Amino acid sequence: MTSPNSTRKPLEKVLVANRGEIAVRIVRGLRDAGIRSAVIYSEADRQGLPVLLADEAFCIGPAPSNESYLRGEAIVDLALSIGADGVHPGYGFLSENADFARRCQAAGIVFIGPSPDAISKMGSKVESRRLMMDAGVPVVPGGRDPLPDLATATEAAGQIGYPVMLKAASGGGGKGMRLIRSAEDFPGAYRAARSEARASFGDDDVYLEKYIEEPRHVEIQVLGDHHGNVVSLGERECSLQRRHQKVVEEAPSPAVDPDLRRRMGEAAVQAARAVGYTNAGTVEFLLAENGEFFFLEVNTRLQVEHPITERVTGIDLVAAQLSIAQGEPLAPECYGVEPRGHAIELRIYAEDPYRGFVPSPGRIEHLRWPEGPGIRVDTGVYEGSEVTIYYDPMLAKLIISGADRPQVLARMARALSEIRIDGIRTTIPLYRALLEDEDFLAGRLDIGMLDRKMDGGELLPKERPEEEDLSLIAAALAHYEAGERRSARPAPSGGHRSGWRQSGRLAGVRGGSWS
Ligand code: MV4
Repeated sequence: MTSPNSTRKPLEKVLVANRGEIAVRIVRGLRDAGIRSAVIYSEADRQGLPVLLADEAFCIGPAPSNESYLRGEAIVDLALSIGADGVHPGYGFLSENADFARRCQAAGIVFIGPSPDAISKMGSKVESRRLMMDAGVPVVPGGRDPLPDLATATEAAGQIGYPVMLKAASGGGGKGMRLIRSAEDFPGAYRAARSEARASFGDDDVYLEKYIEEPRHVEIQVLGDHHGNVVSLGERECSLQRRHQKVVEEAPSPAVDPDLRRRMGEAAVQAARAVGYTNAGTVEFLLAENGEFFFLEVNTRLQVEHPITERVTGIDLVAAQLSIAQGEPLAPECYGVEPRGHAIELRIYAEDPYRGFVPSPGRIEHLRWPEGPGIRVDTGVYEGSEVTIYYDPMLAKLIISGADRPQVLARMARALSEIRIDGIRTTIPLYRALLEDEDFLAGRLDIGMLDRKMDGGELLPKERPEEEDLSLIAAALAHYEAGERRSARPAPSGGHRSGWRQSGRLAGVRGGSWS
């Protein structure tokens, strides 16, 4: 099989076109592989961890993404000028931008991801759906083509049978979607979906699917090399989402047995083959209550939740991406992979779960990550970091692994008892609450569960407990005192108060004592 990277060519220097925890993860992977790393950073990220850890760092512009991390042309020019032979886009930003991948290719730089053609095919939801239907991959029952007018659409909806879902042809991630439960609601929904699609994507094509009630979101990690090999590395369960934002993921899925895993894996490999997929990718499925599964879309990037697959397969996905990009065939350990043990990822966001998850920017006054058996923390921040409003509010991923789900849940409780983040609000209270939720503990999840429980006030009290308010006040006071000490006199030698001791004092505050 011939594709641009089927001849082996080692990478010497890779430019990481991203920020935060994923830039750190990729820089580490590059170091492990003996490849030099360079990162771009915006003026707001000058003090970030990627800048500290990479071999080289280059300021690409001011804080707003479209003046920095989204400047595709400037990033390719930079790569050329610093002698980088590869670009890793991470997730978000330019990672699923076919034009950017094409621009890299045209400049003779390896884009560490699939081909521009695969990216653009998977970017169109109708086109990917059509390709999957033709390849024999199960898709949600529904139409094959965009619906040109109301009459055609109404007729199609009647044939599929209510409830139905209207989706934007150029959509994804939930935008421009409309659920219609009965024929009388259809005309209004059709017009609304079209105008929303036009406003969001500059394309008002919409198509129809049967609505699947309370499914799970289960996705399959795949790898494809430049020699025609494609493998499945098993599934991730991603049903715990809040308004289309993933919150908790786990592998393996509590709902997937070996037979279903084999069938979903085969479907995912078929899907990847249908587009000549190379590098790491994820095939998303809806898994219905009755065990039927349906193709949803392909994410043509390394995903946020990739570490849980790393934990249960033992495969380093960034190492695999680099090896594939250098024209190497998939390593023998990528074949016939069965998950071993269990892993859960908690996304820690700088958001206030007691106030509708509003972003909570500010300075991280005290920070203590959990450690010990089965714990991995991927983050781009450290104590003293300033969390801004410019980017995604995810601070860190806490990845917990163990022999089985009960052990991972016990370790999750332990990790959450050790963790300490003061100065900003985070979603950690939600994770503590999940450990008391019977459905979560039993692995009974579906895509609507978190929103239902949050709206019903079932998981968190509507009001923040008083002790959590005290801890924020205490952090502010400690910061103020530290500033006083700094300006008054140098810290006495040997009398330095570590963040750990500070947080020990604050732990007392949480218990209600000011001593
Ligand atoms: C669906 C669906 C139910 N039935 N399609 C949401 C994001 C987009 N990629 C597809 N989505 C859905 N499509 C049919 N026919 C339910 C969702 C959905 C969802 C899917 C995955 C993860 C979370 C979700 C939350 C709400 C709705």
